[in-house]
Amino acid sequence: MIVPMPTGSETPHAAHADQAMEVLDALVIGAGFSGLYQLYRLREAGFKVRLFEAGSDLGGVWHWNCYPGARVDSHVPNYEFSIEAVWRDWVWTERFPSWEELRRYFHHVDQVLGLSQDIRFNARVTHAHFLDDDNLWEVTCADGHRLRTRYLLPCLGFASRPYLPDLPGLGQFEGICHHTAHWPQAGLDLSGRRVGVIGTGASGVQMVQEASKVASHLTVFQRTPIIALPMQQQRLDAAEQRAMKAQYPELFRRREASNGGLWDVRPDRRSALEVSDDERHAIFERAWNDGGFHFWTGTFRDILTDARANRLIYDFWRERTRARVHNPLLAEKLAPEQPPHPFGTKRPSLEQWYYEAFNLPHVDLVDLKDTPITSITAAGVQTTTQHVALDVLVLATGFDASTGGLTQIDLRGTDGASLAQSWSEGVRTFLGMGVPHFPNMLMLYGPQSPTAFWNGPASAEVQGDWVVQCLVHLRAQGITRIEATAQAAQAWHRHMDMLAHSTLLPQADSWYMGANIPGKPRQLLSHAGTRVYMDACRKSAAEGYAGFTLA
Ligand code: NA7
Repeated sequence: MIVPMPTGSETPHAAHADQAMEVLDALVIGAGFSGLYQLYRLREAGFKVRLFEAGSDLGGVWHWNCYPGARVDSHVPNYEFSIEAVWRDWVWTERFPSWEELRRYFHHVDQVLGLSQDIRFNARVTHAHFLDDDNLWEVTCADGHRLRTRYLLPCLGFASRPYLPDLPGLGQFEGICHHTAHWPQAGLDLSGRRVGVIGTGASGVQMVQEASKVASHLTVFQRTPIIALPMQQQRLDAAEQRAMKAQYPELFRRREASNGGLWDVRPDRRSALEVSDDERHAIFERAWNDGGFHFWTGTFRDILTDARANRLIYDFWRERTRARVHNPLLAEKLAPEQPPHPFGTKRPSLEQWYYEAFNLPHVDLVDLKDTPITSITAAGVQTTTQHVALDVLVLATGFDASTGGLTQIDLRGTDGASLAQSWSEGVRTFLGMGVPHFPNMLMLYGPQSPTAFWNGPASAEVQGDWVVQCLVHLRAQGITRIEATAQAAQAWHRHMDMLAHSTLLPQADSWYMGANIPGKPRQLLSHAGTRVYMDACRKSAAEGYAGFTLA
């Protein structure tokens, strides 16, 4: 039995057709980092603002992704708000916190900032239509609740629409089947069960690690080997963290100024090709030991732009990784001699014992390139050569990333077309925030801003401050309408394309490129340069919001 993914609110309510329609200055959608920051700052600035959240609690991805082992891959104290009232009394237990700890953090944020009084939970926005004569959005939730708002601020994150592949027979499976992003909130015990995991992205890797400890048998269905990097997880000491707090303002300043939003991950300015073999090796080694994303973006400046530099780091990674897998055939499947794609052009997951898990006698790898899945049966997974009987099937198959959360809402602007229709040939935005024909809508952490290459809380604050300042400016000028121009969006598209082709990113069939979803236009969905991006945002603001029409 496949458990259907929610399309409406988690707890449906009766329709509210007769209620008096509330009119807000701003409606924020989504209670993750971006949405909460908008709510907090806009409220401080005196706007009448509310937040609608589809889930029953705060946290965004950390509400939905509660599968075993789900944890963030940006290390603290990067992965938190820089608001002193929030960080002053908060300490983490792990360098890369689990979803459980992140949820506790969000509750702490709520306690300090008092946010949930302005949040409507179980409120999934299904429609938002712009009323041209009034310069207002009319917004409808799945439960029928409606209101109007001057500004609409979708803060949906990049992973709010899970992707379920079209596997023949998926609905016939009689065991338990969940997508990782819709794991049961009450948990699911995998002990002693035959578990299958389809997908080896970040979610698959985390799931496999945990399932390998308790399942009676674990089968990992791999289509493309992931280039997973050592997390180098650490327990954190509360006293040490408190002692470090004096430096936090400076760390957060550096985070804000950094490319990518991690204050301590910076590549050497040199090319990997211009140093000696020994020096290169030492720099790779240091980054490997530092863990996390140090090994992805913290070695040399040309790892993601030069194929030869890229191959050098891949070979280092492969040598280290192969050494951890006992069976040489399996090692070749997991870390092949020929890179499946250039290193780092698909999101490199962080792992702790992923590769060692394959040394366990009850863990199997099925290579779907050699033996594809032909169907899902009532009892398991049928490939071209075998039937794997399962009690639990986990779909770690990713997301319609970046755009899916937005296009699943019936968003309609001034020309009657939905956002999904407007973007059917590809995304067009200005600065990843404004969309032509969709006035008074500014997206946070959306497509064509640095999103996937920007630490979430850093983006929530830096991009978020730009939006707040923009709305304050509009209010001060008595302006009630802002809309990205088609020319600015076209120029931004060319800029994005130029940036994409200055890197190796287009060479991978990744969700960065929209290439994981059949039929989705292929384009780089996240801007690959935070500093260049923020310079463009600041320039627009300094020129009176150039690229937008104000009225
Ligand atoms: P990802 O990174 O998109 O991974 C999805 C995985 O699912 C990936 O290994 C895919 O293989 C695999 N997949 C997708 N469709 C299929 C089908 N039809 N058959 C077999 N395998 C399939 O999603 P995650 O949830 O792991 O991570 C998303 C982000 O969330 C992550 O990067 C972090 O930023 C947090 P493929 O590689 O396409 O061959």
